[in-house]
Amino acid sequence: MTEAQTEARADFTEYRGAARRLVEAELDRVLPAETVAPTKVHRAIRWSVFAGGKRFRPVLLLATGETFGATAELLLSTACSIEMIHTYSLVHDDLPSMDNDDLRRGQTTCHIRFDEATAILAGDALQTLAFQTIAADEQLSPQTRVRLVSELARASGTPAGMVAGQAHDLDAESRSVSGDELEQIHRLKTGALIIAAARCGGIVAGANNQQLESVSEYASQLGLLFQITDDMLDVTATAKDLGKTPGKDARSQKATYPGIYGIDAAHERAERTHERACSALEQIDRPTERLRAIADFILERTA
Ligand code: GRG
Repeated sequence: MTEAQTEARADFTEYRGAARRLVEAELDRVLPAETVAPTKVHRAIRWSVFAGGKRFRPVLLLATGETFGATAELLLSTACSIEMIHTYSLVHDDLPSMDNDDLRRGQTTCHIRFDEATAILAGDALQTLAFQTIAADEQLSPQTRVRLVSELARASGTPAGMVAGQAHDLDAESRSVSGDELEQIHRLKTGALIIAAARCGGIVAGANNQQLESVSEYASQLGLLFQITDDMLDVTATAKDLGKTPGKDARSQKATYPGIYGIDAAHERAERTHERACSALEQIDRPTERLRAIADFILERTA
């Protein structure tokens, strides 16, 4: 590794830590207090949001928005909104009727710690709070708020977002899935929200359509990279590293990159996807070192 790369990496580690602290303090401010009725739902929301988590999507949103000149302050409520939607999806994904998991972010899943009905409500509430948070942000023009709400709704819902991806994924369980179908599932289930995170950062900062196209291409590759490394970690990492149950994909006969291509080819695919993400950054007429550091981080992540 060159000296410049080592420096960029140390800089990103510091940036990521600061961005996470900022997002967590703002989430604490905007989420209903545990003492406010209905207290059980609010405790469940806070249990799930503050259990941990890498805060990858809000960090990506902040870094993209800052690349195009916005301040963290201007980007913060949108960054929190994306984390709320992501956390809602994890709470619902863990439910018995979906992935039926008992460990998430290193602690007991929401429906086990509380109960199933409360977990469903906590997820529902996180989703609506996400949109409410953007709608109420008076730093942003009404047009920008509508644009952000529309981006996030599209990426979270169906037919082009996370709900569609989850539905295809459930449908594909226990049957053989081609590499192309696997990629399409992940583009919707994981990729759409990651693309939305980057685009929303750009939108808040006033990036033009051409810049947003390049941001989308970068984030689309980043989303795939995230999923390939997620699948590889499911095979190679421990529950302690992951904060969730490893080996579940194989046990539930889920289609995964190592499952379809083998671990070495999956690794090569991750390298190629990382290169494509970095190539997309070359089209952006801004200093993109931080976005590059995010791609490096995803390629090398261990959790
Ligand atoms: C229930 C509508 C609905 C959708 C669920 C996100 C999702 C769709 C399912 C999660 C299942 C899963 C493990 C997907 C792989 C990629 C992924 C989204 C991992 C979790 O995201 P991280 O690693 O989690 O960013 P943290 O806890 O760090 O925030």
